Amino acid sequence: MARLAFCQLRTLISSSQRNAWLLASSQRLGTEKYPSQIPSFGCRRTLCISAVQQQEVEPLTGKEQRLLSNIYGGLLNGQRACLAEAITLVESAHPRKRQIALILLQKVLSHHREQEQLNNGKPLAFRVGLSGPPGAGKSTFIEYFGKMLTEQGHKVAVLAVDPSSSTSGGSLLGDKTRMTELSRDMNAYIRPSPTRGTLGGVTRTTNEAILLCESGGYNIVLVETVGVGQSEYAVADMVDMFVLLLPPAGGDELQGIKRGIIEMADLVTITKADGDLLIPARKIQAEYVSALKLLRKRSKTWRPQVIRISAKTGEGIPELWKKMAEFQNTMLASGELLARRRSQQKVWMWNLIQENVLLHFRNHPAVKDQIPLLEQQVLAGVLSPGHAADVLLKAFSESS
Ligand SMILES: Nc1nc2c(ncn2[C@@H]2O[C@H](COP(=O)(O)OP(=O)(O)OP(=O)(O)O)[C@@H](O)[C@H]2O)c(=O)[nH]1
Ligand SMILES: [Mg+2]
Repeated sequence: MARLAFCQLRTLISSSQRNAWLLASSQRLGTEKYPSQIPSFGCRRTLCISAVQQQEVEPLTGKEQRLLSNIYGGLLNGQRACLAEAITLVESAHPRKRQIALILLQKVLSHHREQEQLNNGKPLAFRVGLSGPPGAGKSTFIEYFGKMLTEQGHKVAVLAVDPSSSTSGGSLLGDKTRMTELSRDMNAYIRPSPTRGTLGGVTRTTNEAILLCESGGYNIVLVETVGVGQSEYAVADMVDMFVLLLPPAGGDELQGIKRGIIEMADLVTITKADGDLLIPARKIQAEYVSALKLLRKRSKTWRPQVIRISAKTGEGIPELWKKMAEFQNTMLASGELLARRRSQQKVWMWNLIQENVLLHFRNHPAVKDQIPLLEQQVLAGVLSPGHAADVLLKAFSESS
């Protein structure tokens, strides 16, 4: 185990090497603000690491530098095409593009921090997660809500987290066809979910896309996710406020909604409260009001509420926005909003480490070829999962 810990440490150090390379690259780009962004690993080690890295990584070519400054300049000027290009860059799995994306993100973070300081330490944007079962009315609501916000002078970005798209082959979310008006609105930006990748990969790029949208001047970022798998937990960990949207379905249909996710909700919204669905919507609202009383509270100052809306008639949507603003003010005043953001940074860091360590492990020559056979033996009941894990971990630690 000690050796395993040592190997994991080596993986971590390789990420510090990446930072050192970023430092060297940023200095070449003349962006002297980087050093303060990058954790200090001690002068000697940094020098040694950057020497190693400089041998391994090609410096930015003139073309790459021009590309980077065009994207960055355009992004800060609010050009949607540059925002789209920046998000495509951070979503890229290509190692070289990923390196350029990291430099861009460092520049964006540095700019972000300056802007927040100018704003008396207050966040530049309000991040809202919207989750609910398939067909709950999320996209229809975002179309109405987004339009209402842009008419009030806000700039709205809509991002989707949809890990299911990697298996179903098409994006369920961020479906522009249901957001026809909003996608034509110059003060709105809609980004469908990347169609490839694991939940870890998709959430990493969504976190980065949030930052990019905020640098492009979007002051409200809506992150939509369908309530399947673990995606709603991932979204709850990247937003200021987490809103659960539930359709006025019968009690049985809502049985599948996990208790844990209701506990995460800062607001429960019953959708489609119109026509024949108004009475069931009222009933579900009352049920959730009682249910919330029994659940664990997520905040010291905010009590989650249950409200009814209709994206068809627009009823309840201005009130919903009022509640959201009330939440933001309460949580800012109590310091909880900034505390939530800080702890999310830590979760984000550990998610990245987890993803990278696992990837490194799975692709390690000492274990890669053994995995299929051991998995088969575990499936056949010949080998216990614990034993198989031990074999792989031992092979990994002995060869590292
Ligand atoms: N009556 C009524 N129907 C609605 C309302 N909002 C959405 N719908 C209908 O509900 C269905 C699903 O709506 P979507 O907005 O696509 O739901 P979604 O949650 O985005 O669905 P997925 O992205 O597939 O998970 C559509 O047929 C909508 O027309 C509403 O306020 N009232
Ligand atoms: Mg949808």
